[in-house]
Amino acid sequence: MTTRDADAYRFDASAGGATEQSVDTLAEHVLQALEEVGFCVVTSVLPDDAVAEMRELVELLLHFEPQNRHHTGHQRVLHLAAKHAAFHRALLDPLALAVWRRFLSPDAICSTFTANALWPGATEFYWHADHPYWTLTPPWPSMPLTGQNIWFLDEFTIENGATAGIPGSHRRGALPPYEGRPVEGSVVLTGPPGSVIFAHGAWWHTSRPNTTDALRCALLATYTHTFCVPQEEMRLQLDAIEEPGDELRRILGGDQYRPQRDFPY
Ligand SMILES: O=C(O)CCC(=O)C(=O)O
Repeated sequence: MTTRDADAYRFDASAGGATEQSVDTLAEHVLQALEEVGFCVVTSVLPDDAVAEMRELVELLLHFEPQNRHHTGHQRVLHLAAKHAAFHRALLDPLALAVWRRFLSPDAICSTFTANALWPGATEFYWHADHPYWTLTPPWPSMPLTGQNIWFLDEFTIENGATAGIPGSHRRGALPPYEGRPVEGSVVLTGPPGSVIFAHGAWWHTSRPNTTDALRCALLATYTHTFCVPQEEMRLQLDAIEEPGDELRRILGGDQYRPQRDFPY
């Protein structure tokens, strides 16, 4: 696999502080990268204390759910939204919502929200695009159906399995070849904890092998349109949350049949 540093696809959120204006400016840069490249990394988005709390919770959940540990060294934690309120910080991040509400629609909802852990020795996942693209017969529609955030709860490095992506692959309109790996021209998306990948749902990507002796943890949040069927039943999770608040209810599909646009549409 061709690997090169991700600097060409990287923005720093701390550069502008956390004002509404800087979120707006950064969102524009991200949207441009999504259009041209299909993905980018934004560093310094989540505060250290929020990352530390979520990282600790994920590790705890991994140990509570050993049945979900796959022999390849991959382990998912499902239904995160209902498991602990600390995870809502990532799901409702202001930059994420600003980007996805412009990229998709003001009505954008969450399609799936999980944690992904690579245990030491985990193998490469496989090159793929996200739901619902793998359910569609190509050619895929050019209008984006989903957008994905991958939140770094650990530093993402070449050695510990940082996600890799193929620039421009979101325009190919079909799944990558399952046989014939490795896929040429990939970029490895490294960065410190608290960084986040923004990606067009049709991008070709994979998690890489973890050759270190430490866990690599991430949160995966995918957003979609109200007219698409979410990958997970998010409204069941909403039902399990006491006093979710307006923003969380909206993003978990509680207002799915009440569009933000007023009549006439
Ligand atoms: O954890 C990662 O690095 C990427 C996971 C991924 O590709 C996915 O599940 O869509």
